[in-house]
Amino acid sequence: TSSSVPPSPNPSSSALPDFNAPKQPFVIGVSGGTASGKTTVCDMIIQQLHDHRIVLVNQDSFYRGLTPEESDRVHEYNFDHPDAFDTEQLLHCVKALKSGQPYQVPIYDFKKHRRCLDSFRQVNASDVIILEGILVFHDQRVRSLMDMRIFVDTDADVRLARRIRRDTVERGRDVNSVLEQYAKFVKPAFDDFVLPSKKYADVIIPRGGDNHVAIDLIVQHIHTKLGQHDLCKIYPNVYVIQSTFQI
Ligand code: UZR
Ligand code: MG
Repeated sequence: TSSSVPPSPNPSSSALPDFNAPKQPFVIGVSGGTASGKTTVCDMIIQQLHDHRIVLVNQDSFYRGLTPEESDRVHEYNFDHPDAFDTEQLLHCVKALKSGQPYQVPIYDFKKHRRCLDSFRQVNASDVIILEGILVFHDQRVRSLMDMRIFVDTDADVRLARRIRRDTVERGRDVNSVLEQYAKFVKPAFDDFVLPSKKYADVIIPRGGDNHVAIDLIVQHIHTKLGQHDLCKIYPNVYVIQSTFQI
């Protein structure tokens, strides 16, 4: 009927995006169980996005240092529980980087289970920020800062085999203590906290770093997202011309 006249769009309306505004970095979260291939997936994404500024922030950097009492009983400490991380600081870090500010990321010593008090890693503003860790999808506030969430899904036996190799070869641990810790803390925390957070993923990658097709698709998507913004900056009038037509 004649009474249903659609409201005419106003080209100067604030509903139009400001293409000249500084662009926000694209934030990717990469989660998955221990030794699932998270770091490998991140490295492959970084390699393929070499024409963009990209930084990797690892949740491990935000482990709380252990108190002397906790250090004395380190075998009873649960490094796989969400409380082992300083999530408030991680939140600060991602917010700062997202708003284009640099951040001094703490350095965690896996052997002493302590933070290095006198050194930091300076992370600068970038086009893409990758946030990697077993529990990066656990906290809703951290999760909501991500534009894309990837879960690396690798079989538990493959992960345990890799974990044993990594902890014995790289961290000087003996097989028995690795298996004990796995049964006591790593596996239960995976079941209680990591696996339930898989539902927040946009993309689930089976077989981790071996899955080249999945990584290619992800990289294509990021290229498209970053490219779209660049195009709008080159042709800022494109959107305005369109809305003029509608009037
Ligand atoms: P990824 N971790 C240590 O072994 N020692 C520490 O001081 C701090 C953490 C382990 C942690 C977790 N658990 O399973 C793993 N334990 O690092 C997470 N036990 O790292 O995502 O790379 O597997
Ligand atoms: Mg890793």
